[in-house]
Amino acid sequence: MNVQAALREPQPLEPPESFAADILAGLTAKPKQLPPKYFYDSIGSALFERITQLPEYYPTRSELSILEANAPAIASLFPPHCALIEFGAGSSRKARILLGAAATVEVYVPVDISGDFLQKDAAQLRRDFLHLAVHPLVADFTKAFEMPPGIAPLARVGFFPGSTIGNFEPHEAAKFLRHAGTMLGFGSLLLIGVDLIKDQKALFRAYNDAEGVTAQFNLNLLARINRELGANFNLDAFEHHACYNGERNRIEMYLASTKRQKVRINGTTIDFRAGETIHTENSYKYTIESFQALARGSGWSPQKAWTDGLFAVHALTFEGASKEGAPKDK
Ligand code: AVJ
Repeated sequence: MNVQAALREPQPLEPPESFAADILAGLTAKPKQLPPKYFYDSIGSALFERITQLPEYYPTRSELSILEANAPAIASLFPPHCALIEFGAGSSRKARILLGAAATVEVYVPVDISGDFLQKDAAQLRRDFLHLAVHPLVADFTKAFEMPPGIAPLARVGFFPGSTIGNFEPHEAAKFLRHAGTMLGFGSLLLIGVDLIKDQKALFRAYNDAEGVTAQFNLNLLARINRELGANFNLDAFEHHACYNGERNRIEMYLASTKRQKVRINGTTIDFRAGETIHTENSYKYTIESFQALARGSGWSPQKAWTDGLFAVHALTFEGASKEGAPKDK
């Protein structure tokens, strides 16, 4: 069997890890906090999809239009015979723009913690790009994962759209960039979407939409804990809060308890004071220059940045470490 055929074989999907442990750790921490990666169960992913269509939420529209307007220039940076590896691929909508413009991509590897969209999407991609091998991986892309063996002879291009990097603390973002460099190898290209610092009112509105979809998205985290861990969160007794922290250049999202209350999760009781919050997300914003400085500090050399004034797509090449030194990379 050749490489392409081998990659077309269905791959076993591994189950995601310790949701329960992470939730309990976050709710017993002081102050309470929960990891934003758990927003994206199937209901959360559908709510996020609705967020991307809200008039107030510009990042997705901006990034798509930047990718579309600059696809040939972006594709010209792709090496011959390469694999496109997408970190946290929800839907392949953005990757499709690159795949349509870059004829040198032989294998597409979407990596996501949630397998919900991955398989269906992969099947459709194979129909739409007949010469493309699609190899979805269910994995936490912040940790080392096994690359599909078939891509060993190919150059690697990383794709990390959506400003998901904004969810990380800056030192974690730097660590992730180094990790991505190790996974992709020396000389590899990374395309990364990063939301820009801008007018605070526009930022505020993007996370406090009039329809309340962002509030539903935030509250779905508690609904998910109820569904999956048999907890008894009363969704009417928590409310969505989002504000822009201008000192730290980040949107902060919280769920605030409207009253003093107790919640049971798996035999553990969690107490809430009236007004007590669970910190559910940070969404860091960068200037083009502040992001390039972060990237440089992690071994990446900025090649180019495209922007519409609201959002930026950066092209970086890795100069920090050799591919041979990569752990788990055989
Ligand atoms: C997908 C993490 C980039 O921070 O803007 C949207 C998630 N949260 N509305 C963001 C989100 C609330 C989004 N990211």
